[in-house]
Amino acid sequence: MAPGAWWEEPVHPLERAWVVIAAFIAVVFFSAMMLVWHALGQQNVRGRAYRVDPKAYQAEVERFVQQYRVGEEAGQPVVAPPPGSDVYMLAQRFRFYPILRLKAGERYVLHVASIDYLHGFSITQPHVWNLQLYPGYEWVLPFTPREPGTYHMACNDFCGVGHEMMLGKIVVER
Ligand SMILES: [Cu+2]
Repeated sequence: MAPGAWWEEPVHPLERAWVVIAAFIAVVFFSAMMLVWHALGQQNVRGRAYRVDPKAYQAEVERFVQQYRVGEEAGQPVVAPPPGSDVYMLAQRFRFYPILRLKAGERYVLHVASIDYLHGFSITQPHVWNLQLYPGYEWVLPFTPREPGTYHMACNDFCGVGHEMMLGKIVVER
């Protein structure tokens, strides 16, 4: 062995063992992420996106609001659609419209779309969603709210001077 050249010393068996164990753990967790968490994790979007004409979508949301409107809050209509129905939310600079009032334990199908620019739709309750709302596309997301509460979604894609004010609300009642 060349004197002083540490890189020519043989690797210690324990170090070799730890490299193998660490590599094994990395492969196991990587596979788990890809397969197990994909199947069981709540981080995945379970829904589809369809092309939609923004004007047509806006008209559909307006019909929905008129049909199930139960009140108003800070200038925003509060809408309580029947359990099992399709519910609509519209994103535009700088608001989410309308406020939804839903029943816990009932299944709904949420439609959400932007009618002007790119917005984000980020919320962790009553369901984990972190979506990009690309104008011209409508997300269709079946879900069942479980926990009663008042939940807020934020736009997390910068969309202009009022971006930080762009918040929306879903109320889940027992
Ligand atoms: Cu926005």
